[in-house]
Amino acid sequence: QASPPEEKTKTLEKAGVLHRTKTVDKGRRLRKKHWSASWTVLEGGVLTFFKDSKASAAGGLRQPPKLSTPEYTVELRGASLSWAPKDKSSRKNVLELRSRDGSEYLIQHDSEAIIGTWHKAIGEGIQELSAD
Ligand code: I3P
Repeated sequence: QASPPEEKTKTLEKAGVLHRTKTVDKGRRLRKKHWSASWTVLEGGVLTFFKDSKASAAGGLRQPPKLSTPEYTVELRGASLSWAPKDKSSRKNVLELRSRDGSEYLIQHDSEAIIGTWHKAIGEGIQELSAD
């Protein structure tokens, strides 16, 4: 039996450890960047950053941490994603995600291949939702 259409978007699309920092909170630029490595989940049109965890950074994909409380959840509907301009960070491979409610996040991974898969997955998530 085919599952109802809404089930499709609830499927886990991607999970892993990324470096991220929030830079703007609903239009208000935050003074300091606090980069942290956190378990990140893309599911059902929502990107969730879990709390910073040494265990999540060390364990990577093989050993997901006991999931703590989400720290930030970003609705991909109406969001936009681009490579961050150089003046936003000294780090390499940095993506900038802007949510519909005017918050901004930087997302980074040292591996170009890994950040590339997130770029694709988040970008496709945004596309799918804007097509509705
Ligand atoms: C910041 C910290 C950040 C850095 C930021 C620094 O200093 O080193 O990692 O961002 O650069 O100000 P502090 O720890 O004292 O807050 P990047 O790693 O993304 O470059 P910025 O001032 O250019 O934002």
